[in-house]
Amino acid sequence: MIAHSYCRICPALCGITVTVDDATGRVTSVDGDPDHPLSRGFTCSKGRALAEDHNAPDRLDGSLRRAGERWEPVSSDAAVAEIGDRLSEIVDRHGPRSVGLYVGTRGYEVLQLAGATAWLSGVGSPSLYSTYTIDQPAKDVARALHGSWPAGFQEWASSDVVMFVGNNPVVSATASYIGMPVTNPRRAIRERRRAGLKVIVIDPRRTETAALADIHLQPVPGTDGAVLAGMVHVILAEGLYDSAFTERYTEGLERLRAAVAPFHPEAAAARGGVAVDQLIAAARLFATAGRGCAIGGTGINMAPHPILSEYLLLCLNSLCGRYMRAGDQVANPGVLGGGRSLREGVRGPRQPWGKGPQPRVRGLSNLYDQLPAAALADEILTPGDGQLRALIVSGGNPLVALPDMAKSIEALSSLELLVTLDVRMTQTARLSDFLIAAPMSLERSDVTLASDLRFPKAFAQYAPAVVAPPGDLVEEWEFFWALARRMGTQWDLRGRIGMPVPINVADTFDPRVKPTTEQLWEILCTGSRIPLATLREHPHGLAPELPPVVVRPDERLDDGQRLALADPLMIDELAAVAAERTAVGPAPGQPTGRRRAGTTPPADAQDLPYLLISRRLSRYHNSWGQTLGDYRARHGGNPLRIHPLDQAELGLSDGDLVRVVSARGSVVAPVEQEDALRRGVVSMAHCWGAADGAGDPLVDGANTSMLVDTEASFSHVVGMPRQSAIPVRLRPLGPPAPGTDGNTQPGPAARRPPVAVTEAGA
Ligand SMILES: Nc1nc2c(c(=O)[nH]1)N[C@H]1C(S)=C(S)[C@@H](COP(=O)(O)OP(=O)(O)OC[C@H]3O[C@@H](n4cnc5c(=O)[nH]c(N)nc54)[C@H](O)[C@@H]3O)O[C@H]1N2
Ligand SMILES: Nc1nc2c(c(=O)[nH]1)N[C@H]1C(S)=C(S)[C@@H](COP(=O)(O)OP(=O)(O)OC[C@H]3O[C@@H](n4cnc5c(=O)[nH]c(N)nc54)[C@H](O)[C@@H]3O)O[C@H]1N2
Ligand code: SF4
Ligand SMILES: [Mo]
Repeated sequence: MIAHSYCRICPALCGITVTVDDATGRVTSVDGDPDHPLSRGFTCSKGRALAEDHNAPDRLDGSLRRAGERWEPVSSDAAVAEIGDRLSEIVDRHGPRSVGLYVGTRGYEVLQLAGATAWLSGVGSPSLYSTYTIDQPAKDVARALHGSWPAGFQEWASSDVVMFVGNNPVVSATASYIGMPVTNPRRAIRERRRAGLKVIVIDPRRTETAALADIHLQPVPGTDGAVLAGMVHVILAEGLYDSAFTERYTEGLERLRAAVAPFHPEAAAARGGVAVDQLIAAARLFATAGRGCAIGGTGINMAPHPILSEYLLLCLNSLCGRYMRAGDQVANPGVLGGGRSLREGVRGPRQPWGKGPQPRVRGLSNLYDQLPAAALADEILTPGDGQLRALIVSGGNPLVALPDMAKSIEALSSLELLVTLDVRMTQTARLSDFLIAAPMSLERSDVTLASDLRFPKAFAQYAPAVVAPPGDLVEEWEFFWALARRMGTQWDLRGRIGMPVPINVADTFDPRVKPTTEQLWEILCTGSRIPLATLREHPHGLAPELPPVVVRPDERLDDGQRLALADPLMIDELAAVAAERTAVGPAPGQPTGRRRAGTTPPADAQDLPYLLISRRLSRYHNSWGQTLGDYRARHGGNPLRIHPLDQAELGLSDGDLVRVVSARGSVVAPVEQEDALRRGVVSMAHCWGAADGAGDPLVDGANTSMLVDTEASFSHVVGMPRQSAIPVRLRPLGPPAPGTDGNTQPGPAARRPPVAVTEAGA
């Protein structure tokens, strides 16, 4: 049998053709769907591995319950009953806040998120944690300080210039929020470049995206604040900004000008370790090219000063008036939601934090309805009122994803109750009391509700379940529905958290009667421009011809709303950056060891001379793919990438092991040379590693979060710690000994506090 669906591993949602063996009912292969209107046959290696994923030996065919040091099978009904009773008892003893929810990337799918948050609101707990606060939270914080423009940035389709700072959309399939097609982004960039688009990339690595750029600045990691302030300086000094826009819609221009005064191009370029003429050229190109915008990604969010970097990007866009204006057209009017209506104008600064229940550590704040993921472990470990004692993990792997894994091991191990909903035995699952087996993507239906406004044109798809689940599996929403029934709490689908789509739940919906998945889709698609029934008739998805949305003029009398170019907190942070004395590494391709005059190395620079940066691997998606045997054999693991000259300086060959040591911890990884890196910079992906924080570096990979300190330096509001631009030193360990894992550092046993993380034999 052949069926059509879409891949849900990453936000690109490529159309796929699934071949199912009629005799066994198993998926035998997955390919790109040539008739899919957006992806047109494209998939990446991850999507094509969905057959192996669904048939993998480590996937679950039923739920498990911990019995001492063993797992025993448990029916989902029995699991819900026991978990519900234990949670009710914990709420009775300690109050609702003691029970929490962590939503991971796969928990953000529409029904998963709706079901889980409906349960948490019913319990009345504020303990909602997710990847939102550990991914790019600085975007929303900066937007809140700066103010926003609800009609959005100038869109990809009509842009003359786009600047990517610390993101790599060719690999990560992000950037859909400016209308960039993210199915086959390389093709999308090439096509637009042929039509004249200019691309600027700021990234310490010559990324797959940078390879397509007109200008690539390759700065020292963590110096984006200075580099971007230098660009603002050039644009203001040369009068390249849109003064009609800034006069009408912004305030604080002169204060911004004063704040960037120390960042004259020579100073900014020196700080960033980039060529001054390139910095000036990038600023001029960005400001004078015409339409387009600058956007940032995880690179600047994980590095120091994340809010400042995002704020300066907003300032660059606002100075150049890079917003959708009256008469501009947005190609995608929306298909499934209520549709889009856009009007030019400003939504002034506000403060979506500091109200309601707050984190109890480090003076951090909530952000919208969520508590900071960087404080999750602390909320478990810190005694007193409000201590978190039970956690449900939905579609995430927080043990390896959250910063400071040693602390996470200790925290998750000390919970009274940890429940993980997943499709396989993950690192987090290993520490859990219950592992609830959920169906995999091809075993349940889905609708593109959450991406409705992110497609580059009007498009929607309904994907039916293609194969039957292999055992007693329970969809996430069903689990949470049943849990609410058992606990006697509400299951409020209108939920309280920012669902990606407004949820229209009719008053006639009775949450006490269990709906079916298909009924839930009907409810969520109520009011759609194209009815769900029509989508069901279009297996490749439907791209209806709908008129574009035309942005309406701002007819309000001046309402006083202004974009803030000089928020006091940001101006202070800029002054702090100006006063910082960072060591500047060598220019790309230059030998290490030479330091520019006028910069004093920080105290630890001799000790920790390299900077470890974050990255994404094209073959893996966070922790997805690591346990797939054949796939791993084809695509390798998570080596530490290093510049060939640095590799030679350390006397290392590809495949040799190194111990990577930060001020917080250490990991062992094989090295692999990559000349795309700036010298002095090493790079490795996140979410790898064994559950005990050690494991075999060649099998489990190393987890960079062992190197992250949540307390040493962190941002305002949600406390983003330094997860990129981490100072490290590298200690060569030689080639892995045959038959051993080469690791000298034993890890803590599961469910026990971790042993001290020290550098063995240092
Ligand atoms: N040092 C460092 N740390 C980082 C980052 C970094 O750049 N550097 N990046 C951060 C970012 S941006 C993120 S988003 C996080 C990722 O953090 P997480 O979202 O916590 O990690 P994932 O590996 O994406 O977890 C997805 C989980 O969902 C499971 N899963 C897959 N399909 C299904 C399903 O259908 N149902 C259910 N219930 N589960 C399913 C997978 O097996 C996996 O365990 O990591 C963060 N951590
Ligand atoms: N293939 C694949 N796709 C993914 C994922 C995956 O794991 N694999 N993860 C998904 C997730 S959860 C997310 S959040 C998105 C993230 O999407 P992106 O934000 O695009 O993430 P990356 O591809 O890691 O790109 C981050 C870039 O920042 C650079 N960088 C690191 N430190 C600095 C710095 O200090 N300054 C500057 N300017 N740049 C720096 C890195 O070199 C890297 O190229 O990707 C998603 N898509
Ligand atoms: S780019 Fe790859 S992982 Fe992402 S949706 Fe397409 S096939 Fe799946
Ligand atoms: Mo993410």
